[in-house]
Amino acid sequence: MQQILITGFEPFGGETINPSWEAVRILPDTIGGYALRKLRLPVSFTSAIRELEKSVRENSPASIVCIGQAGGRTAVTPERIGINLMDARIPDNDGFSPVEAPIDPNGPDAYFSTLPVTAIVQAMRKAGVPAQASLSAGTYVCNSLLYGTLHFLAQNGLKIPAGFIHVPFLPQQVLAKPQPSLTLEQLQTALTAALETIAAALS
Ligand code: PCA
Repeated sequence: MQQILITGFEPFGGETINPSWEAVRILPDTIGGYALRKLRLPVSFTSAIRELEKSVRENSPASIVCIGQAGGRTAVTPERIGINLMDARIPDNDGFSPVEAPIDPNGPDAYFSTLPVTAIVQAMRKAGVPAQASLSAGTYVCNSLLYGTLHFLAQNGLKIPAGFIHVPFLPQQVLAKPQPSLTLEQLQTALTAALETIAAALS
């Protein structure tokens, strides 16, 4: 059975959980005729993309979907663009804190997600979860992973649909700092709808 690679991140920024991995780890093993290969990535500008590239080389997935936490957002937000910029507000989990630096000085300014973003947003809404396309994945590790993935695929001539989806905090993360959140069940529903849409577009 062909695979879809789906990644989440470890916690960062003083949090003890990351909703992206909490949601990824409870997904079923298969969706829409594809086996889900789940990978938990470090919040590291250098290691996250290396681990993703290794998995892609070893497993040749049919599609790549990366998930990350975007604290403060009110909806599940598929990203449209990865930009060639690192600008860290807080150090990554390796203590690396780039300021206004390119990811690859020789790379293009940006790449567009090659996932069907509009269809994914519509499917998430139909499943009852607030969703919206996003025009910026930020300038931290998530944007670097999105840009790095699309750059890696372009440089290797791999036509694998790939992209990124940001998810809000979980309720237990905002008890002492009231902010928007969605439940784990909502995240699971949204990601399932996204993966069904991606699987349908592949076949
Ligand atoms: N969110 C961060 C990095 C890891 C994560 O889950 C980001 O949005 O860059």
